[in-house]
Amino acid sequence: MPKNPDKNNDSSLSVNKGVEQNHSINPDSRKQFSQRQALSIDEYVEGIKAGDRTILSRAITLIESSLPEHQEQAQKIIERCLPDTGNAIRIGITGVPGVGKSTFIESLGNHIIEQGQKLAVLAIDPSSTRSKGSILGDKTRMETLSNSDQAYIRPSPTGGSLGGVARKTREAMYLCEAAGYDTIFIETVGVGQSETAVHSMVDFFLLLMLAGAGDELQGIKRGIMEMADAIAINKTDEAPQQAVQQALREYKNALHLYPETESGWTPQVTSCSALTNQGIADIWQLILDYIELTKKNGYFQTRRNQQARHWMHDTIERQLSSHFFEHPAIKKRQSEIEQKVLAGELSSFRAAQQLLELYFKHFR
Ligand SMILES: Nc1nc2c(ncn2[C@@H]2O[C@H](COP(=O)(O)OP(=O)(O)OP(=O)(O)O)[C@@H](O)[C@H]2O)c(=O)[nH]1
Ligand SMILES: [Mg+2]
Repeated sequence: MPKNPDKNNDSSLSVNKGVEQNHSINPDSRKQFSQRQALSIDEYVEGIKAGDRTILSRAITLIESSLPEHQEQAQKIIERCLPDTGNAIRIGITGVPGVGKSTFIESLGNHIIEQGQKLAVLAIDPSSTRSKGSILGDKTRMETLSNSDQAYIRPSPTGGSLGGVARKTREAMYLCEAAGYDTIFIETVGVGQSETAVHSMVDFFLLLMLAGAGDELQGIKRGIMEMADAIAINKTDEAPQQAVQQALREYKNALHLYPETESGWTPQVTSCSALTNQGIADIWQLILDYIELTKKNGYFQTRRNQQARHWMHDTIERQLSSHFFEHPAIKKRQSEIEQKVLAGELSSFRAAQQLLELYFKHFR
């Protein structure tokens, strides 16, 4: 009989030391459960800076929430994270639905993470046309990235105005930067206004196109081509070589017609296959060349400053406008004055003046 120094061995009440049992609650689920409880601002900020993806995602959910208390918390978190932002390369990727943006991001993304970088992929898509299938499709199109610790993929916030969605994406980008992601991709469908919003938050803007379809056919407006720092003709693996060559020539000619860029960079036209990875490494090199050039000539910072100013003005305009339309004095008179405009009794300009006058009276 083993000796138990703590007990009287002769006693029938002697109890052997038991084997320590596993905790009945899985520590992982305990962690998840406790994380679902409210976090303090400090916990959010520390978690984000430590690269905790669950906390990052929860903070982005606060950004996307329309509840005022969530917005309040989100703004505090962003402010605290701001000193750790700005060091990433921000790249916007646009093109018509189906051109291969997500596949391209998977391909270029893998090329980047192989070099040890950390990549965050965000999206701006204010349209409700994007089906659940397309979002699920992204999971398979970005399979390697979705499973990589070096990549963080966040689907587009849904609902709300373009301005609202764009702001949320930009703020999510800041948090990703604070979490240590050094390259940010922002995907947007190139058919509406959203590319202007993306252009105003990225360092480099890439437009994906297809060979053999005119740009009118592809629904790409001239203005979007003008914003592009590079155009890449995708799906070269299935397009006839001759069509690719012709598209390269046409887009180069089209870009030549635009005035010289402020950046000192000549927008490039190239081709690739997101499926076979052909040309992908060259596109990354091209982006690095652009960053190097613009950092050297100062344009990189100039563009970021312009963007910061733009977003400040944008925020003021949006908040003033919603304050105006929510004001009780305006709410009371708006429809009556609108009716007069519709009846031709009052010009739009005079009507606006009257409402503004009414509004400003409250602040004098
Ligand atoms: N052959 C070929 N197919 C490609 C290539 N790139 C993408 N595809 C295919 O094109 C289809 C659309 O690709 P996506 O990457 O989802 O396109 P997208 O532009 O992200 O589409 P949306 O997000 O819906 O706007 C998929 O079936 C891809 O497999 C390519 O380089 N070659
Ligand atoms: Mg996509």
